[in-house]
Order: sequence, then C-alpha cells, then structure tokens
Amino acid sequence: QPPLRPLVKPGSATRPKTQRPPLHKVILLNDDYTPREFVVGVLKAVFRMSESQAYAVMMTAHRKDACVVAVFARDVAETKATAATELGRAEGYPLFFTTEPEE
Ligand code: NFA
Repeated sequence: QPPLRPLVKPGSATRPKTQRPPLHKVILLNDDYTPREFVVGVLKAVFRMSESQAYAVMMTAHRKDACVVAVFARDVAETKATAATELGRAEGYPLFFTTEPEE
C-alpha cells in the first residue's frame, strides 16, 4: 500500500492571513494666511518631522494646494489631523489638515 500524501501544503489551510489596518493619509491643505514658519513648526511638533522634511512638505502644499504629510492607522491619522488643525486655530489661522483612506 502506497504512503498517504498530504492534500494541502502543511500550514496553508489553517494559518489566517495577518490583518493590517487600512492606512489613512493626512493631507495638509494650503491657505493664504498661515505663516510658512508656523506651518513648519506644526509639522515638526505633531508629525515629528525634521526642519528640512517639514519645509519640503509645507512648500509642496503651498505650490500645489495640498501635500500628503504621512500615513497612519485611521484613528492616529484623525487625531493628528485634528491636533495640527487646532494648533492653527488657537492662533487664529485657517490652517487645515484632512484625512483620506489610502487606495
Ligand atoms: N501659503 C501660506 C503662505 O504663503 C503658507 C502655507 C503653506 C499655508 C502650506 C498652509 C499650508 N504664508
């Protein structure tokens, strides 16, 4: 009698696929009033960016009207977008960060 051979590759039938949370982009929107240096300071404080990274993101938003700052799990993206928007609001600036799901 021939030996029984496995029907499926060991492990493949029972091991669940690892779940990763869908990522959400935080997007910085340009406006005509918030000072450039203030935007850079908010990006450094909330998103832990270096001066040069923050400056590059600020200038991209300034020139193209919007720039992706970073991607996070949804709750982290929303918390950071709200915190950054509120730092501007506290100074009377219309600075605005939004979020959207990554494709
Ligand atoms: N456009 C603003 C200015 O010229 C700077 C800015 C950049 C504001 C990016 C918001 C986002 N002072």
